[in-house]
Amino acid sequence: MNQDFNFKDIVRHFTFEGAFIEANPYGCGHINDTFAAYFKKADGNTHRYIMQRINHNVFKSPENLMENIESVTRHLRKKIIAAGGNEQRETLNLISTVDGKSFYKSPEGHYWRAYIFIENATTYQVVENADHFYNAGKAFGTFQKLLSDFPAGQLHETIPNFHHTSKRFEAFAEAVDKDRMNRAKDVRAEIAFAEKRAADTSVLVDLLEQGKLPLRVTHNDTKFNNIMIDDITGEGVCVIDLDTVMPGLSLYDFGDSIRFGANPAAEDEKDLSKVWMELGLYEQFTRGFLESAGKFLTPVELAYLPFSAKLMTFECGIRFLTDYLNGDVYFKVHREGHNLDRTRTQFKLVADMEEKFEQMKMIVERYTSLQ
Ligand code: ADP
Ligand code: GN1
Ligand code: MG
Repeated sequence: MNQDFNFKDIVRHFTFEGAFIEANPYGCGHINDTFAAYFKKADGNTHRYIMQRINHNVFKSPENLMENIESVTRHLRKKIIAAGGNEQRETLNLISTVDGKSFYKSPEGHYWRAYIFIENATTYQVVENADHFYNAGKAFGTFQKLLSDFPAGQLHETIPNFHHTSKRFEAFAEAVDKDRMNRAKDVRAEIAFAEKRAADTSVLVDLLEQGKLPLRVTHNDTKFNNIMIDDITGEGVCVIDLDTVMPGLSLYDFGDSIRFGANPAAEDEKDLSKVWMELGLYEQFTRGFLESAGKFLTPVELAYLPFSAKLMTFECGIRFLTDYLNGDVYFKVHREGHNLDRTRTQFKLVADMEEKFEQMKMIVERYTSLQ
């Protein structure tokens, strides 16, 4: 990461406890710059905070984004306290700046925020234990439930049309047309794969427009590394990465979780023989999600759960491919062809889901009937 700033100049603007020691890059997010910042307390013990530099190429209004996070975490905190939970651990807690704000804007125009570090919990890049994925399903369903009475009109749309899959497809088609980097010739098979499935992209947006699917407050980025798994209990202790909490479809959260977590391999695995949609993992997530969200989901939402898994995977695949064609300007990349490798895993998963679609439907039906 290009570290064009001095950490000491940043940390003094926050109300951290203790004396700053150092900060190191942390985690595997594709968007923000994340650091663990270490401090020595008066009692001599060291503790750490999460610090993030918000990607303002992706989030055009960090001010609005931070307003969302403040109000969403305030709402969650109240509910967690009312339920007798631990509000320091079960939701993100912003550390305020010395002038009482939720973020600090540096003279260079960078936006910084800090959170309590949730200790004794882990984020995983692949699901290592099926129970964790069941617990993630429960936690993401609960997250939607806790936000079901949040006044959605108060939320800013931090990225307009984030899951408007047909607009994502238009952006992809434009990237193919423009072919800025002259890369299209190398990815004809991937382009053809995407074009063949163009009709899928309007299914959920049409149902939403026709009023057949309810708009809810959703997370919109429910990959498994956006949930902290408790090291002792294995529970999904805290849903993190709240930058995209916006009005959306419950199906986006279910589908995106399956996209990432039901694949036994990494999102950027180069060896595609290791990539498939593992029905056992799909089943565990579905069971957990329906245990916490099954009661409030409508019959149309329930019916489209399997399709949403395929659609969110396809959408992510075309987003990676679009970025590859545009010259890797959106997602962080760590090697040549990284976005293309990511595209290929997503498309392999889509093809596998198409083959397993009937089984996916049966699993949803089984756990729906148990509610
Ligand atoms: P990005 O938007 O770039 O994905 P995230 O907000 O997901 O950034 O943070 C990146 C990683 O940092 C997470 O996957 C997680 O491992 C870690 N992380 C973020 N917030 C916390 C926190 N409050 N406590 C502990 N770890 C965290
Ligand atoms: C990004 O921020 P992160 O790494 O959790 C992206 C998601 C994609 C995901 C693919 C704001 O998520 O939409 O599904 O990468 N977030 C944004 O791994 O674009
Ligand atoms: Mg993340």
